[in-house]
Amino acid sequence: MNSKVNDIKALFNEKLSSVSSSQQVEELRVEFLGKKGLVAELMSELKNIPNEEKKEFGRIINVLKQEIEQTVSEKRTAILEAEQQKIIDSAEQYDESLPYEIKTGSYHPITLVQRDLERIFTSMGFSIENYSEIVDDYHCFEALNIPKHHPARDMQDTYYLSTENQLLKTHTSAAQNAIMKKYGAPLRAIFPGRCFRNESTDACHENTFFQMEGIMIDKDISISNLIYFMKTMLSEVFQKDVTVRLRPGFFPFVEPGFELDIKCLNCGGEGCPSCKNSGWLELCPCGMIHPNVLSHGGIDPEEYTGFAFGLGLTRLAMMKYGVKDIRTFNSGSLKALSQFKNE
Ligand code: FA5
Repeated sequence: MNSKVNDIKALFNEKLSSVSSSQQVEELRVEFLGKKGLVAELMSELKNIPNEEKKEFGRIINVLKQEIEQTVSEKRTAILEAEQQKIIDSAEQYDESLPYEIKTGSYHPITLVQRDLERIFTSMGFSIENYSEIVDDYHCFEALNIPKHHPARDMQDTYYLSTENQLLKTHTSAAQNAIMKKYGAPLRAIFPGRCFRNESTDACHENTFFQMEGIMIDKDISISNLIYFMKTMLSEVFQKDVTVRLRPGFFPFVEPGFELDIKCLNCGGEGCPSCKNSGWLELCPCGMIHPNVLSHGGIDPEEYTGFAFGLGLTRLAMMKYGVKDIRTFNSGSLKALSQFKNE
């Protein structure tokens, strides 16, 4: 029995020395440790030896089995490591001296018009203010002369948060009160921001869109100041003649109030889905700030007057870039959005 164990050991060591792949390691394992392998064969011979020797030979066979198992496992690990290293070595090496092309992204078209407007208004002495997207009922409505149950609220249904009194702002006007309180008068500020309305979407309406609010408050500010700033802004943005019309408009926070419409640049005024077939697009409602709103903001309406406007930034981007459907902007379509190059 002893000599058979030694023969198996010698045979195993001889075969082991010529093994060079994980496939061969597995074949070696099966040959010696498999169900019908040499060690199992040796085990089956135990029944033929005298009982008093069985225990000792059983132990010797187990030791042999463990030695072979451990050697096979070590060989397998060594070969796998060598095989992986070979794959790594043969892989294409990174060569940092090779020429390469960097593909840069581009700004979203709304960011482009927003920056353009910020440039125009800061050059006229306006500061740029940032304001939260989550506001409370007071700032979005009450401070703007829209008390609870006022019908004007119907035009601006929005998304209410479960936290009491909190909602997603429906218009950038929601920042007016805080900014008036922060700076007092005189004041010139613009505040762009994302707005939300619970309404169905079409080619010129989104439930999430951008506006840019502007306010100017000082002594003796009049409608002629308002018209001057609106005209300057539009001629700078479009860099060409655009036809606009000013008509009366009702907003509880201005008196008098106006709607400033632009003749649709997508159809030249003939009517198309972008302008709901009217030929005109509501772009920038505006007006003289209501005395109640000034008072809510801590500014004395006897001493100061001011104008405010709420420019539809997303619609402005539509007109500027000839985008026919407002929903393109929130579509996330790289094919569409990558056409707008940084200026
Ligand atoms: C307002 O939001 C007022 N806060 C504007 C204002 C400010 C008036 C200061 C007077 C003084 P209105 O709901 O009309 O008004 O919206 C203003 C502009 O935002 C619209 O002319 C339009 O260009 C844009 N707008 C409104 N709703 C949508 C919408 N669902 N999708 C895309 N743009 C919209």
